[in-house]
Amino acid sequence: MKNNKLIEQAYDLAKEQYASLGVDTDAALRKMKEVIISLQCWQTDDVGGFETRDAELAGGGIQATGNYPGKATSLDEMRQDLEKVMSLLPGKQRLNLHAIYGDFQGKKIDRDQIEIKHFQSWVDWCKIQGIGMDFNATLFSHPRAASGYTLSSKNEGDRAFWVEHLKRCRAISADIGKQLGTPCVHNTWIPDGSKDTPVDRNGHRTILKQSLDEAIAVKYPKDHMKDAVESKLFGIGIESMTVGSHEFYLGYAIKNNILVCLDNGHFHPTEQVGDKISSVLLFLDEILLHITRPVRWDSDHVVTLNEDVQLIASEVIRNNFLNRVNIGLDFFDASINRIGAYVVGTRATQKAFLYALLEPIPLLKSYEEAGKNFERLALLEELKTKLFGAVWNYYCLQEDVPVGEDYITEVQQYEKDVLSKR
Ligand code: RNT
Ligand code: ZN
Repeated sequence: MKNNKLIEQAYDLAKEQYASLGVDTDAALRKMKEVIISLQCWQTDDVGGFETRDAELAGGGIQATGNYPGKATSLDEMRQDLEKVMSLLPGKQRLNLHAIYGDFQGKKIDRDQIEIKHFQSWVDWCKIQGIGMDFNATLFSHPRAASGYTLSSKNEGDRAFWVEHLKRCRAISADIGKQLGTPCVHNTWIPDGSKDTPVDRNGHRTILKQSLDEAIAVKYPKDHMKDAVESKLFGIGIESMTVGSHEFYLGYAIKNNILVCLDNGHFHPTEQVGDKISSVLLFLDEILLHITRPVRWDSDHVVTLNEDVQLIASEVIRNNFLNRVNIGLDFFDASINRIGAYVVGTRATQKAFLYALLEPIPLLKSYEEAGKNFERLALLEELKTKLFGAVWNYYCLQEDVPVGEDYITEVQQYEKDVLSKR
């Protein structure tokens, strides 16, 4: 057990240290209430889902690596895991659900047949948890995705099937948002692309545009659901062309006034998503973030507190964009304890936002505007070794969740009591 008195004393010191730079740590902690992170349900079971299938399906764009024991194999196990995760996190979260996680009751419900009733038990669970919910059409891991094309398919049967799936997912999202009283962000990502150099790039992109136009033709109130579209640079097996590129979706989102989803694993390794936020928000009302850790490629490692994530958080805070940025996580590591993966990755993201809220923004800006670039650099560097950890620990104490590394033993205990018995 941590010594609460020491945590409070350390916080008092930190508070003084930050105050000397004009930063109010209490105000920063209050602001953390607005940093609501949407938890990707798919880390519980390596993006498997609960569909009833005739056979195990291969292919279709998503791959989790690792075989650590204890993954969730049912809705109940998944909910139990998510409840454990949330009990170890400060602040409030949301649930981010994929369409393959419906409550199908053992029936074979294909993706062009799903309805709100298959997700009602999730909505009810969210009500009990007091959290909002986001939703995703699942356009991979399905025989109709096996060709490598879904919404941009030249096979009219396949294309129409996926348009129907997307329409239904949007309707489900609007119902979810209406029931929960907080808009449901619906994200569309497709795995479409070509392994080898294609000739007809334009053909597939034209079809994708047409499919999206059909799928989003029905409009829903913004306080029920919001549409987002997610681009990607490349994937395994689609190295030569991704139909849904960044240019495609940025253009589509601007033209249709919907959200673009920026996943920081979906760009060239030296590109920074943090740098993109101030550009896209000049032309879009809102965006969705998929925060992840790409190691050499879109590997979806657990988020850590690194410079890329820090720049994303700092750009949101420096520009007061919290109410225009929907924050989601997108990692799925099957090689470590999955509950631990969530806690480490979500806490790392939360730390990045708290760190950003503790930046002396007016002082840094005044240096910059006066051309004092040495001073700006020095202060940014010094901030890295301020008593940030003391503020973070105090935040966890205030929120009544394990402080510092104390959550490690809790995750170990859960593994012993629950995960190891699956
Ligand atoms: C895939 C995209 C997409 C998925 C989830 C499961 O590269 O990042 O967001 O990870 O929809
Ligand atoms: Zn993503």
